[in-house]
Amino acid sequence: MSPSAQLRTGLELFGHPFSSYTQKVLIALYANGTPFEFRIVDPEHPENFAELKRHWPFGKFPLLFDDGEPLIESTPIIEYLHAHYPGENDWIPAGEMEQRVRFLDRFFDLYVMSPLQRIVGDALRPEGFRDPSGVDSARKDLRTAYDWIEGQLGEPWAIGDAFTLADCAAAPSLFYADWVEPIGEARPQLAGYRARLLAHPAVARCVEEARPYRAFFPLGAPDRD
Ligand SMILES: N[C@@H](CCC(=O)N[C@@H](CS)C(=O)NCC(=O)O)C(=O)O
Repeated sequence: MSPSAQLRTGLELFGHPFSSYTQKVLIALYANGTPFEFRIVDPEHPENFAELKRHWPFGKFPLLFDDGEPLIESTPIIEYLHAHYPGENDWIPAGEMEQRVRFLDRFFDLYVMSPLQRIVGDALRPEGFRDPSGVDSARKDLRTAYDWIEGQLGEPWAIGDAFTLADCAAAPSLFYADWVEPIGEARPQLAGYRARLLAHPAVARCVEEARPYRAFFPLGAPDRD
């Protein structure tokens, strides 16, 4: 047991409302009505960042504590919630769809969220330290991802009727990716899926809670969504 474990009870999520990976976990918590306390990682709360870094020196969020025990990385966090805090939504349905859910979760993290982070990260660099060819290549990866997933998606959710881990990953990644590289009308299935995700109550709540931070989006947030 870690030193702080005896002092704390229940679930505590460290993250930021505007962070896509924080939203991925928030969607799972909100959709199942799982009670937790939110600990914002921002300049006004340096103690939260210090605590995060004590447990995960990379300083990346989200990080979930359960009775003081840390869980790291969005997918293992949702796997943990699935195992220990079951609810209305079955995040990783057992049986033939399990592999598909796990694969789509990897797809949205690695092939949508990662190029998106490369593009946004580049925009945060000072002039003279940017990498336009890296950004071009990330945009190309996003278009490849969009084209590949078009025709692969279930309805209404990624694998069909069940709202799963794959949708928790898809919602924030597609939400922001469309801002930097529009999905467009040529991919109607993907555009429709993104619209259904944004209408899901747990996703809509995350979008609203993140709205006050849109001015910080380095590429400029579009006047929609
Ligand atoms: N693979 C990690 C990614 C976490 C991640 O990249 N988080 C971003 C916020 S969306 C972050 O912590 N950025 C701050 C930083 O890199 O310093 C996960 O699934 O949780």
